[in-house]
Amino acid sequence: MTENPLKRMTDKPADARRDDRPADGVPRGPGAESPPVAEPTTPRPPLPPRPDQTAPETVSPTGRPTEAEPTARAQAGPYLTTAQGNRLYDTDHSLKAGDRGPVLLQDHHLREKITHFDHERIPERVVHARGAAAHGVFQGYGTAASVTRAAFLQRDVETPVFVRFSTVLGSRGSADTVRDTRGFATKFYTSEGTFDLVGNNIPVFFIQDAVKFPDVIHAGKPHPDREIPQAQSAHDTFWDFVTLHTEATHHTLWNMSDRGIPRSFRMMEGFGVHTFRLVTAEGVTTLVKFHWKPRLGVHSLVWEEAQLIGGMDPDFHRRDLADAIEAGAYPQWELGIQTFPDTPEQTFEGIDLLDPTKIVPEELAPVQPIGLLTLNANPTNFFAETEQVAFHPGHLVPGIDVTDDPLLAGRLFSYLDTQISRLGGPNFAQIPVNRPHAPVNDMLRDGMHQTAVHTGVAPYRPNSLDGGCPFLAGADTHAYVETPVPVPEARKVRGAPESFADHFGQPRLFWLSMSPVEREHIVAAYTFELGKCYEQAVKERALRVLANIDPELCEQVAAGLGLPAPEATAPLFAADASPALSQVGRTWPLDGRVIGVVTDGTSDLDGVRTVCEALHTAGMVPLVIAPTGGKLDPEGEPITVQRTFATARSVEYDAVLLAGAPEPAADAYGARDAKAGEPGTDGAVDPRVLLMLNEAFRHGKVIGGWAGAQRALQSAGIPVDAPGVVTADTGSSALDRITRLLPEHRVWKRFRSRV
Ligand code: HDD
Repeated sequence: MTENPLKRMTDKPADARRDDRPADGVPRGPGAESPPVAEPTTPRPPLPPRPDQTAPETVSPTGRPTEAEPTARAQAGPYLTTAQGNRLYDTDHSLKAGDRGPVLLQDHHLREKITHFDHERIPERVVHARGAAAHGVFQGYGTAASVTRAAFLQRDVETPVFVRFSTVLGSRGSADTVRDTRGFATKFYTSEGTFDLVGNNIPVFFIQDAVKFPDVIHAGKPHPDREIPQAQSAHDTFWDFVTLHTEATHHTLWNMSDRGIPRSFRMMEGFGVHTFRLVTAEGVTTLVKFHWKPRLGVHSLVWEEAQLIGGMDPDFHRRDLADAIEAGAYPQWELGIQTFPDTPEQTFEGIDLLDPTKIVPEELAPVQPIGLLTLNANPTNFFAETEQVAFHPGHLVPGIDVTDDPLLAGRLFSYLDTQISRLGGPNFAQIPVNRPHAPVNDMLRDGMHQTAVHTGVAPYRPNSLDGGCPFLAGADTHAYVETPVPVPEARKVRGAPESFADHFGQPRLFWLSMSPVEREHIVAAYTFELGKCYEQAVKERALRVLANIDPELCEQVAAGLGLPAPEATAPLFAADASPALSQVGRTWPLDGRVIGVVTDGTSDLDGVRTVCEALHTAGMVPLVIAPTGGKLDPEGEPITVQRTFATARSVEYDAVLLAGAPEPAADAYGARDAKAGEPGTDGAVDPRVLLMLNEAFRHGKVIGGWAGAQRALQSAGIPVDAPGVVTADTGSSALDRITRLLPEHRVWKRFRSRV
C-alpha cells in the first residue's frame, strides 16, 4: 500500500489502528505462545446512536429493548469459526479421502466458505457506482431557524453524518479522475429521523423530467454492443443524445468546464440542484436551493493531468480523501441556502424555480451559510458502509419539504425502488449505516433480510391487542406533516411549461462568466470529446448547439474539428456574467497542498530538512523524491525518500521544489547508472526529472529551486523568469516565494490565453 503522505501532518502514531496486533500480524488465541489478542480487527459501528436513541431491531412495537449488538454477531472471540460459531482447526485443506484422494461432499466448511464467497458481490449502483465516503458531523449555525423548524439546523445542534462522493457513469472499478459529474450525497442522522441531501457538484441537471433519466443514462453509459468506452462521455451515443435534446446543454457545458475534473473531493462545491421548501413551526414557507461551499476552495485538475492520473493512480480522489482524514486534515464545507419567496408562480427574477436546468446566480440571491460539515472518520469497512449506504431524496425531516419539480418527483420513486434490487429486499434500513439514529417503531414486517425480532401481535392500526401502540404523533411532537400548498387547477397533460423551453440562455451566462483560461479549457474539452466521435452528423449537430451559446466557442471548436462553424439558429441571449461561477481569481488556504521536493546525491540535505519541516508546520505535505528509494543521509539525521524518479510523476503534487546543492555541482540531477546509482558519463540531467519539470510547467504548477537548481530548469527549457518559476539562494527563501504563489492554486498566467 502506498504510504499516506499526509500522515505527518499530525502527531498521530503511524498506523495506530494496528498497534495492538502481534508483530507478525497473525492473531493468536489463548494457549498459543504469543499473548492473546481479543479481536483480529477493531470493528467500529457507524457513529453510534446517542444514548437516548436505539437501532430498529432493538425496538419492539411495545418498546422492549433486546441486547443485540451488531458487531458481536460477526467478529467476537479469538477463534476462527463457521458462520454458526463452530470453532475451526483448519481452513486451508478440503476434507479428502486421503492426501491424494477425492474431496468429500460432506465438507460443510468448504461448501459454506465457497458459497458465501460466490455471493459476496451485490449489483453495483446503476449510476454513481464508483464512490468513496466518510463519517463526520454537521453543526447548525441557527441562521436557518427563521425559515425552518428542522431540529438539526438549529443553533449548535450537532448531527452525525455520512457522506458519499461518486462519479456517475463509470463502473465500480473505474478511474476517479474521469470527466464526469460528481455525486455529493449526505445522510444526516437527525433526532427527528434521517435527512438525505442527494446532490451533485454541478448545480443543474441534464433533463427536466425524470421520465427521461433512463434515456440520458443509456446514452452516457458504454455502447451496448462492445461495452466501451468506460466512464466517459467522449462517445457518439452521449453526444447524439445531448445534442438532440438541448435541455442537456447547460449541464453538458459544466461537464466540459473544469468542474468536470475536480482536483479533490475536498475541493468541490455541492448542490441540492432542485428547489426545496423550508417550513417553520408556524407553517410559513420559503423556497430554497442548497449549496455546499468547500473551505479549501473549488479547484480542478487540468485535462492532461486527469488523464495521466487515471492510469497512474486510478484511486486518486479516494486516496486523497482517506489520507486527509487519517492525517487529521479534516475537510470542511459550509452548508448554505439561497432563499426565494414562496409565490404561486415559483419563479425568481424570471427564473423558473421548478426547472432543474437553471441556476439562480449568487449575485441575485446570495448563499447564506447555515451550518458546517466536518468529515472526521474514514469508514471501517468499505462494503458495509460505502457500498451499502442507501440514499433517498424522500428521506425528509419536519421543516424540509419538496416542490413540484418533475425531476424530483421521479427521484422520489426511483431511490427506494433501486435499493430493493441492489440491497436485496425492503429491509435495507436495518443495515447499520442506514439505521436512523432516531427511535424507529414502524409496522413494516418480515421480508428478505429481516433482522429485527419484532414482538407484539398487532402490527396494524387501530389495535387494542398491543395496547393501541404505537401512537401517532402530531406537529408539536415532531410528526412529519406535509405542507398544505395549493395545487393549481389543471388538466392532465404530458407536457412542460413554456418557461422550460429556453435551453441556451443560462449556458451563455456560464460561458460569459468564465475567465479566458477557463474558456480555453472548455474549448479543448469539447474538441477532445467531439473528436472522439465517429459520426459526422453528431459533430455537426453539436456545433449547431454551440453556435446558439456563443459564436467564438463554436468557431474555436469547429476549427479544432476541421469543420465549418455554423450560424446561430436563434438570437443570442443578452446574459450578464456571474463572477461567482468562475474558479479563477481568488485565493484559498494551503492546507493539504502537496509539494514535491526533488533531491539527488548532490543535494543540500540541511536545506531539504528545513523545507520539509516548514511545509509540515504550514499544514502542507512534502513528498521527498530521490533517484532511488531508502533514506537520504542514513548516517546523520535520515530523510525518508517517499518517491523515486521511477515512481514519481508531477501529477501527484501541486508544486515542485528542486533542492539545491551546498557546492555548485556540475552533475546535479544527472542521469545515474541504474545499477550503481553513480552519475552517468554524459552529465545530462536525468530525463525523468526533465519530464517532471516539463509536465509541472505545462500544468501551470509553481516550480521553485535553490542554489544550482537552474541547471535542471535550463535543461528542461524552462526560463527561470517565466511566471510562477522562482529560484533563490536557500531552501527557506525558495519555499517562502513559492508559498506566496500557491493560494491561487495554479499559475494561471502560464496558460496560453492568460487571465
Ligand atoms: Fe440520482 C444515485 C444524484 C437524478 C436515480 N443520484 C444517485 C447518487 C447521487 C445522485 C449523488 C449516488 C448516491 C450514493 O452515493 O449512493 N441524481 C442525483 C442528482 C440528480 C439525480 C443530483 C438530479 C438533480 N437520479 C436522478 C433521477 C433518477 C435518479 C432523475 C431517476 C429517475 N440516482 C438514481 C438511482 C440511484 C441514484 C438509480 C442509483 C443508486 C441509488 O440511486 O441508490 O436511484
